[in-house]
Parts: sequence; structure tokens; C-alpha cells
Amino acid sequence: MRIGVLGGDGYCGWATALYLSARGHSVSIVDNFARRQWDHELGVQTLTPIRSLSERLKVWQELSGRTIDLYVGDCMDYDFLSAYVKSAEPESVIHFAEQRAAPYSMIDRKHAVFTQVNNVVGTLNLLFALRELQPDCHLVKLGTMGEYGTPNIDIEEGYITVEHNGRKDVLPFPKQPGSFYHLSKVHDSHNMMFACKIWKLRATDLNQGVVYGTITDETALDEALINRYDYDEVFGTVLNRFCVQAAVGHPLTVYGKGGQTRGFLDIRDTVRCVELACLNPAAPGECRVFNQFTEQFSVLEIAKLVQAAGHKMGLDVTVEQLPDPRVESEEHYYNAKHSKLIDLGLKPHLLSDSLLDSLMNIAIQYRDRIDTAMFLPQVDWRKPTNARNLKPQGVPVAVSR
Ligand code: NAD
Ligand code: USQ
Repeated sequence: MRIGVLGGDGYCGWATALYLSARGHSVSIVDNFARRQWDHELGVQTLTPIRSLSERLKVWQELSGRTIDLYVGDCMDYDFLSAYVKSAEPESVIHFAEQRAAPYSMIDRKHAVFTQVNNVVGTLNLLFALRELQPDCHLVKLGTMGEYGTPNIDIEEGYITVEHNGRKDVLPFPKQPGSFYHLSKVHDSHNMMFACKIWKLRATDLNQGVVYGTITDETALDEALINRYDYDEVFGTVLNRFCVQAAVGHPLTVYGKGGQTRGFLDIRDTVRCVELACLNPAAPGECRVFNQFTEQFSVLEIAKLVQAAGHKMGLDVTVEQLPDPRVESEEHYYNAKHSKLIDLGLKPHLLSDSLLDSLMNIAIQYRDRIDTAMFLPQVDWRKPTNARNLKPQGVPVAVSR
């Protein structure tokens, strides 16, 4: 299959591009390297020393004999994106290319506006490019479990049957997202549903949970193929952060009561889920939703698992409950359905001690690159952030750290 991976230089996108290429698909990557610039802007870096994309692709070709085509450009630029679709003629396009950190979108007005424009306009451009040039192409779009928020009822996969005043309908599940980033995904979902309805496009919205892990079979082949491992307060996700904190003896930073419950999955399952969606496309006019996670945990449960794994490795791991910088329910009901990908054949990698050990061992291997100043939260949902070097975009600042 000809598959486009938009955002193929990022954490999920890089692992996915290699996985699909290894399975014989003809893969092309689109990326504008915005993510590498955001790292520069925030003064952070991934724990793992990632190489330039051109070097990664060269090494992959040498090792696998397979070529991945690269298109460098911005999804917000319609001329570029439509030229890409025309040239690559993808049968499936996997859209990862968005600003994906909730804290980044909550820094201040500029970052909120940037996040929503980047994400919503990129997806809209893609919908228009597919309609114009490749209407049968299956759009596989990364959404997020955070679109639903934490309602006091079970969460369905995208749609819910509602009975009201004696009438019944199947409607989109109510959305109560918790950041301007998560809101951008809700806006995308609505635009996709509408485009599928009026133009008979085919789309799958993958409402993914929090991803953990860094190693996949392909990225493990050579250090030049190593994937990102973010642990900073803006882009680092909770389990990855806790493993790095444990490795250097920093208290695990549980926000608030720690009862925040989320769906989680191993990055090895991210790549497989995306492949399953591509191999089993939506029908023309269908906008289906899969909840893409394998297990649910509270933040405190995650901290206890990391603490236990650390103790087994002889590490002194403590847990510190910090005031929650976010506005979110710290204790709540949570039961989200997630059977559609299992029905298509997903065999989940469940969170294991060996995975936690390996994440901590990677942290120990690259401990010279760990900056503990990246652990404590600075972005506050309640007010604009002026701390550290998190300044509005485009305003030159002298950084001293
Ligand atoms: P990432 O930041 O590592 O990668 C995103 C990539 O997209 C980057 O390489 C970036 O340069 C590129 N990009 C962003 N905007 C672009 C634009 N306008 N034009 C071209 N390229 C652009 O993020 P990730 O963790 O790989 O996440 C990928 C997708 O999966 C995102 O849409 C995210 O919302 C979703 N997701 C991620 C997680 C997670 O835990 N990482 C969980 C659920 C959903
Ligand atoms: N948290 C802590 N301590 C930390 C970091 C986070 O307690 O040091 C808490 C947060 O307050 C939150 C939970 O852990 O309650 C998850 O936070 P996170 O930063 O791991 O994840 P989140 O902000 O939700 O975003 C990540 C990805 C995003 C994706 C989302 C999936 O960055 O792209 O959409 O996970 S979901 O959470 O299902 O919406």
C-alpha cells in the first residue's frame, strides 16, 4: 500500500514510518521539523540523541534496502500539501502532524492560537486536498482520548445511542476536553465528520491514549534510528517522565491527588493499531472512531508501578504530590470502551516490569543529557506562563539557565 505519514519525524510518526516500511508498504513522510524548533524554543531536548531526518532515512535505507520518500513542508501550506498528495498518490494517509502538547497550548494566548491554527488548518487542508486529488484515499487521523474528558458515564467509541423525549439517535459522544490542544482535536473531529458526510471521504479517527516506551523492533536496529524520548514538563508524557525521574533519584511528580485516570498504550501498539486501521479502511462516507489504548491507570497507580520497578533495580524512588498545575478532575469515574482495534486483531503489549526496567535503563544510559530543571511544572492552566524561557513566540529573550 502507498502510505503517507504526516509528522513522520515525530515520536509516533517515526516509529510508524519504519514499521510500515519494514512490512513492505511504500512509505512517504511529510514533516516541517516544527517539533525540533519547539524544543529549541523551550530549551529542552529529548533524552535520546535523535539524528537529523535525512540521516535517519539514509541509515534505514542502508539497513533495510527500503526507501522512504521525504517531503519537507508545512501542512498549513495548501499548495505544498496538495502537491504532495498529487505526487505521492497515497492510498492511506496517516495524519500525526500536529502540535500535540497540552501544556504548550496553555502557555499563553499565542501558543493557544498557534496550536489551534496549526492543527485545525492542517487537517482542513488535508481534507480539501483529498477531496480534490485523491478522494478514495483513507484518512487515518490521530485524535485523542482527551477529547472526551472524564464524564461520569462509560465512554463509547466515538458515538453514543441517545433516547430523548421518546426518540432515539446515534450521536457523536459528548466532548469535554481539558486544554486548548485537546480542543483542537475536537474541532478536527467535527471537520472530518462533516467532510466525510458531504464529500464521501473515508476516515478513521484514532482517539489515542497516552503513549509510553521508545523502542520498536525497527528503531532498535541502530542507534541512528533511535526515537524521541521526551521527559520535559511540556512534551514529556507521564509514564516516560516518571521513568526518567526514577532513574536519577528525583521524586516522581504526581500532580494533585493523582486520581486522574487515562488510557495508556505501548508505542509498539501505536504502530500496529495504525497499520490495522490502514489494512481495514473505512467505507466511503464513513467517519469511524476507534479508542486506541490498551489499559487504563490513574497517575498514582503509574507512580506506584514505577516506584516498585525502581526498588527492584535498587533505586530509591519517592513520590511527591505537587499542586496540580492543570485544571482537571483529580478523582473521577473512568471506564472507556476500547474493543474495536482488538476485534481487528490487536494483541496488546501490556505494561510490564521489563518495559519499565528498559525505560529506566535507557534513562541511565543517557543520564548525562538529563536536565532535572525540566521536571517541575511551570505551565499553569490558570495564568499565562512567564517563568523560565517559556516566552511568547517571536519575542526574542535572553535565556539564562
Ligand atoms: P510529535 O510532536 O513527536 O510529532 C509530531 C510531528 O509533526 C513532528 O515531527 C512535527 O514537526 C510535525 N508537525 C507538526 N505540525 C506540522 C505541520 N503543520 N506541518 C508539518 N509537520 C508538522 O508528536 P507525537 O507524540 O508523535 O504525536 C503524533 C500525533 O499523535 C499527534 O497528532 C498527537 O496529538 C497524537 N497523540 C499522541 C500521543 C502521545 O502520547 N505522544 C497520544 C495521543 C495522541
Ligand atoms: N501528570 C502528572 N505528573 C506529570 C505529568 C503529568 O501527574 O509529571 C498528569 C497530568 O496532570 C494528567 C496526566 O498525568 O492528568 C496525563 O498527562 P500527560 O502529560 O502524560 O498527557 P496529556 O497532557 O493528556 O497528553 C498526552 C499527549 C497528547 C495526547 C494525550 C492522550 O501529549 O498528545 O493527546 O496524552 S490523552 O491523555 O488520552 O488525552
